[in-house]
Amino acid sequence: MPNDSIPGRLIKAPENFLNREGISTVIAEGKRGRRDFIARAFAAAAAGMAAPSVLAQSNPVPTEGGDSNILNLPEHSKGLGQGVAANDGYGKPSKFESNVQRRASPGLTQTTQASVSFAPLQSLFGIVTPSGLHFERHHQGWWDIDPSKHRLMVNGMVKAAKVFTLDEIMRLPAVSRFHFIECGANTAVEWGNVAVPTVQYTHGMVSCSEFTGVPLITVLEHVGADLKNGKFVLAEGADGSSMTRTIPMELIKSGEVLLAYGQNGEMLRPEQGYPLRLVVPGIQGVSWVKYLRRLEVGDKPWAAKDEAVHYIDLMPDGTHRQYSGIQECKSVVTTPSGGQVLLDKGFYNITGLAWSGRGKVTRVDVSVDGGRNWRAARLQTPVLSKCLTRFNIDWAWDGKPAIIQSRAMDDTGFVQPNYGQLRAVRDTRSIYHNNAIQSWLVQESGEVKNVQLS
Ligand SMILES: Nc1nc2c(c(=O)[nH]1)N[C@H]1C(S)=C(S)[C@@H](COP(=O)(O)O)O[C@H]1N2
Ligand SMILES: [Mo]
Repeated sequence: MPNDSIPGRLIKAPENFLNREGISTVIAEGKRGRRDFIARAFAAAAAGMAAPSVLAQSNPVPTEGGDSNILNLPEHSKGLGQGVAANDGYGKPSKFESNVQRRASPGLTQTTQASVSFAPLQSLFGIVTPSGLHFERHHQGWWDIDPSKHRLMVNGMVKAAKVFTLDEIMRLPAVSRFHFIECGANTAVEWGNVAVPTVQYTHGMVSCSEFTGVPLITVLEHVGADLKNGKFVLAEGADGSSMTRTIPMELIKSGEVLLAYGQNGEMLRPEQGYPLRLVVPGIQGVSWVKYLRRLEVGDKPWAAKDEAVHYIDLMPDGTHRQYSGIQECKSVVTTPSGGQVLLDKGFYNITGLAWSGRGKVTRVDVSVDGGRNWRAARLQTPVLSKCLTRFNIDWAWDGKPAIIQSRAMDDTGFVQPNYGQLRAVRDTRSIYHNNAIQSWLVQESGEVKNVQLS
């Protein structure tokens, strides 16, 4: 157990250090109290006596029970580092993180222009998805549109139809809010019990950003939209996919729907709809129209192609459910998850993400025995409405097979269903809105596998 061995190591290493000249002085000083030592260390550093020089004078020998690497002085402790990263342009992650990438699914048909890439949830911390790792869904490819040429028209049931430039939109009062976006088809292959290997492919069509933009209601008021008889707004994208979606006026009146140009402190990424996209918190990704070029105020839903043929749910009684836009409460454990390997028994921090299109996550329970027993996980702050919430829970693995699951609840009282409960309502042939409890089997070898429990 790592729990037992770590203290042993820590105790043995300093004993060896005591015999080495130079370091013994540091430890002797340390005995006067930690605050005093830190103050002296700062004073030494200020006088040009950086800590590494103390190590450099010593004669490293392997330590008993410790990791001798700590005594091998690496190049980067002796030489001069690189100038500024800015010399290479926009900052990039460490080269040691090069496997942390968005990936296209081996299970989905890919053409060059109609495609999906999944976010590497297993490698992310906290709740924000780095912009370069945000999932992508393009019905007809992505574009990098010149913002000075982009226009937004607002027409329909308005007093004065108007065409806005991006500059005009960016002059309006703005807000910044954290929200998740999830494609309605996230976790779709699991309906068929296909069991793709990793959480990147089971749940990687969800991402979370801080979006900046203008509440859509501000712009509608500006053009004198008929907010009494106008019940819906049609949003249209400028790409070749003819993406048009009906947005209920009630949502817009709540002030939550944004005309967004900012994402995580900078302009939207081209693949996320630069220079302008709709943000519709809690609603499936397809309604977050990218490259937004037109908004039309109307009094009934449009039943556009992506509302009449696609993005409908086939129900067990043979009917089609339309406009089922809300992403219900859902969660997934991201570590340990499919494809990962536990190297030893002992302590692990089980962690994952929970979200609800209806509001805040209030509780996440975690099971390590396939749903027989549940324990409440710690919710990491901030816990925001219609936003990813990070959860953590302690686990000591005994080396025996375990099935890890998470079950989220939101502030409407909704409890995330298991596959048995979801299939009873939705049958087995659905595509969209799979929010069932995910199960990861930890095998005796430590290898983690995607399994489905009913
Ligand atoms: N103009 C336009 N908007 C679009 C799409 C598109 O293909 N074109 N795809 C939609 C779908 S199905 C989803 S899930 C989200 C994906 O957003 P993302 O690529 O920023 O993750 O954008 C939506 N908005
Ligand atoms: Mo989507």
